[in-house]
Formats: sequence, C-alpha cells, structure tokens
Amino acid sequence: MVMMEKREMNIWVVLLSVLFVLVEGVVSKKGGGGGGVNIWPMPVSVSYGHQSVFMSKDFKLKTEGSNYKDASCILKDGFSRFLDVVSLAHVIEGDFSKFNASTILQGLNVVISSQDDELQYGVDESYKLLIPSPQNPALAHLEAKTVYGALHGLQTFSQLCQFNFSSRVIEVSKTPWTITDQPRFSFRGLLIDTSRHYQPLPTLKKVIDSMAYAKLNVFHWHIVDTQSFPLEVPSYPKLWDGAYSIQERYTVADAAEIRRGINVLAELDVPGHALSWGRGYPSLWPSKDCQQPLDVSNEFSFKVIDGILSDFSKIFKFKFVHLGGDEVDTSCWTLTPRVSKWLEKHGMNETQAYEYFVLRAQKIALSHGYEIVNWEETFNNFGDKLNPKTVVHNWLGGGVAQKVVAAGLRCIVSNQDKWYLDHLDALWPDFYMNEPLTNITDPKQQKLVIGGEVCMWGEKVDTSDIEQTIWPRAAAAAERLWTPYDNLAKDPVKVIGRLTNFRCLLNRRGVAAAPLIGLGRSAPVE
Ligand code: CP6
Repeated sequence: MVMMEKREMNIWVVLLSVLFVLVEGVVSKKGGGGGGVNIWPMPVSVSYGHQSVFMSKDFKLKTEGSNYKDASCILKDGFSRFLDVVSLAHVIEGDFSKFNASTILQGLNVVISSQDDELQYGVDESYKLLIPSPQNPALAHLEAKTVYGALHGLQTFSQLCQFNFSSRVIEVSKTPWTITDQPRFSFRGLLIDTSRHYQPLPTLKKVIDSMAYAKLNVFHWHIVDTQSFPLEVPSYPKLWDGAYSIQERYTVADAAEIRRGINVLAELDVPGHALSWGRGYPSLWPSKDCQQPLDVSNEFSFKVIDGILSDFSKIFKFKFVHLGGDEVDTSCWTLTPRVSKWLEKHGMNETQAYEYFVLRAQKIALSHGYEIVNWEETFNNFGDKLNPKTVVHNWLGGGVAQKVVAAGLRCIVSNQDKWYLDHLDALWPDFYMNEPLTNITDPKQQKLVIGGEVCMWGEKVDTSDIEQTIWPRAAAAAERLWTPYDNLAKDPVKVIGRLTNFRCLLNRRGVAAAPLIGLGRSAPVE
C-alpha cells in the first residue's frame, strides 16, 4: 500500500467521484439498451445524475422569455394533458413535510422561439429538456423552436415522472437530466382503416392520444373502401349511404375533431377499393353486376372525386392527401360493353386507362392545393408519369424504396412483411428491426425517404381489440422512426426491458397495450 498525504488522498477521492458521476451520468448512446433510462423512443442524447426531485402540488407552466403566444392553447392543453398522465391530482394528499424545500420542483419554464403554430409536415420537432437536481429556484426548463417540439418534450418529461404511492408525490429520480432530441424521420405514421370495421370516434381519439406517447405524428385515415363509406361529404350527400348503418358514420364535425393535434393523412383510394361509393350513386359502378373500379368512362366519377377533395381541403390541412391506386383489377372495365367501347374509342388498353384515372385524380388533388401520396403499384406501372412531387407509399415486400428514390421521388416505407399490424405473426422484434434505408446509401437518396408507417388494416379488428393489436408493436416501429440510427439497438433483445416499461406506461394510462410476445417476456427495467 502506498502511503499518501491526507491532502493527496482528498484529491484522489474528488477525482474518483468526478469520474464516477461522469460514468454514471452518460447514457450509452450506442446499442439502444438505454442503460437504465426508461424513455421510449430513445432521444438523441441523454445525460443524468443521481438525485431525486419531487413535483410540487401546484406544479406550474411558465413561459418566461418565450416568443410564443399561446393563442390557440396548444401548449396549455398539452401541459394539462401532461399533468393528467403524471397523475398530479393524486398529489393533493401528498405529504411534503419530509422533503427539503430545495428538492421541490415548482414548475416548468417553456421557451419557444417561433410564433408559428401551424401543424404541418416538416415542422421543427426538436426540443431540449433540463430537469435540475435539488437547487433553488427549482424550475425545469424546456426549449423548442416550435410548440410541437415542446409537446414532444412534455411527453419525454412525463415518462420520467413516477408516482410514489407511499409518499404520494411524483418523483423524478436521477436528476439532473439534460436531454436533446429531434426525430430521424419527419413522417412517422399509423394507418387506421375505418371501412372494413367502423371505429367509433372515441376509439380514434384514444388511438391518436396514444400515438403522441410514442411520438408518432401522422394518422393515416383510410376512411373509405369497398366495404363501407362512413364519412359525410357535403358536396355529395348520398355517399355515406354506403355506411354500414346510420350509426356507423362520421360527420364533418367528427372529422375536424380527428384533425386536432395530429397530422391527418386522409385517403381516397381510387379507382379500386371504392365499391361503397356506388350505394348512393350507382352510376359510379361500371354496371350493377360489376361494381369496381370506379367507372373510368364516366365524367361523373371525376366530378365526385373533385367534390370530395374540395370538402377534404376544408377539414384536412395536412399538405398531403393519399389517393390510393393499389390493387386495381380492371376486368370490370373490359367486361362492361359500354366501358370497353369507350376504351376503344379513346385508344386505351386497361393499363393505360388505370394510368389515365390515377393521373387525372392527381390533377384534381393538385388543384385543391394538395401534394399526393399513392400506393406503390402506381409507381411500378407508370412511375415516370406520376407528378414529380408524388410520394410513393411502399407496401409490397420487394423493397421498392430503393427504386423510388433512385428515380428522384419521395417514399414512405410500410412493407407488409414487417410493418403490417394485421399480420399477427409479425412480432415486435420484426417491427423494431425494419430499417427504412435498407440498401439506400447515397445521402441525397436517403433524404427522399421521408419516413414510414405501420398499417392497421381493419378486416380483423374492431373497437374491441384495436388497441392491443396496435400496441406495443407500433411502439417498436416508432423508435425506429424517431431515434438516430447509431442509437438504435442492433439486437432487439437489448430493448426488451425498456419496451416492456413503455407498454406498462401505456397500460397505466388506460391504453390496452398487449404483453410483449417474441424473444420472451421480461419485467420492466428498474
Ligand atoms: N386494403 C387496401 C387492403 C390492403 C391494401 N389496400 C391490403 C392488402 C394486402 C394485405 C393487407 C392489406 N386491405 N385498400 C394494400 C395497400 Cl396483406
């Protein structure tokens, strides 16, 4: 043993303590395990310490130094949802006498630099969150360019708050926290199909709230299809005669409520998948016995599309609209003499007529100020004719994204073997490991992949089981879409604990997320 002077020893104690704090306080950014950090999806960078603070009974929102005037109450409403999910109401009974005043967090100061509060594709979603260790005055800080970044910061903060049922206070352990964050992809979607099964409005709202917990930001509403037409369309009031019943419908006001707080990508899937339109307007069918695709030879088909998109543009403010274009079986066009004569007269074969229909629908959508998303078959059949601003939505398994971006178009990834929630045999590790940039190495081309989407097709789910079919698998995809590639786990085993914790958090918040199946089950990480 080397003998040391007392002073020298002190220096060593100090140095070792500093080293200890540094090692403990820096989360391993690589590998995705989280090193004891229970945040889902994992942020860009996280550091933390080892002291706890406790939220005051009247934890306050402050906006000192912020440019942002909360005219539409977006931040205030977000803050009140934050207080709800962390159960501040429980703290009313809390016993604060045991706590040193310096450990009480009095509020959160939010500084937003931009006045703009339009929710739109590409809005800055970054934030920086600082939760101090015990000190006075004890305010947490949240900085963001836009109110939408601030909302993500509140979600992260809420995940760090733990209600302690013995002291009845909310504890934030491991302070000080410093978190900087922003999404890897701007488009992080979930498709909900309300045509195969009607989903009541409260169900849709609940799905939207739960999306925000996982930082998903696009609700792709596959509103209508062959089976039913549940939406009110003022321009053509008989369209919703195609609903399953007079109860199973959405009014325009319902649709406007869906829009609140999330980007809604409304879909009008044409010319296939549209049989239900003809219940109110049978002339949209090629014939009574051959009812889809929509009649390409009838001007009325395009008038109705124009009317619907005109009504859409009043409620759905997202810059994209989805025009479908998938799985078009054109045989009704050739089998119906009136339509096949029209094809002949215009010198078109079936494939050309399909192209003509999709391109005309695109022009109508453009005239209403939308940019267009189309399913990948449109690209596979006539990609060079699509409007150059078209976003091609992948769903088949062939990895079309690579070809789409090589052609200079944008792409959304949803390959059915990995990101289809109706495929119950696809387990959360498959969802986690689906990499949107597979085989795309050129940085310019990588930028054209604007994101991805998990799809909850409605044939086999209704309101009774939609939540547990979506969660926790959608959360696995949400981390893939949010977290920087280098921070993601390369082996999904590493995130089991953190994902289990997130699904328990969903359960506590009233979302029926199913247990994790695949790679075994595990207890939440302490
Ligand atoms: N409905 C619509 C569907 C599907 C598509 N479009 C679909 C196809 C195959 C599978 C799952 C869903 N039900 N309109 C394809 C985009 Cl496996």
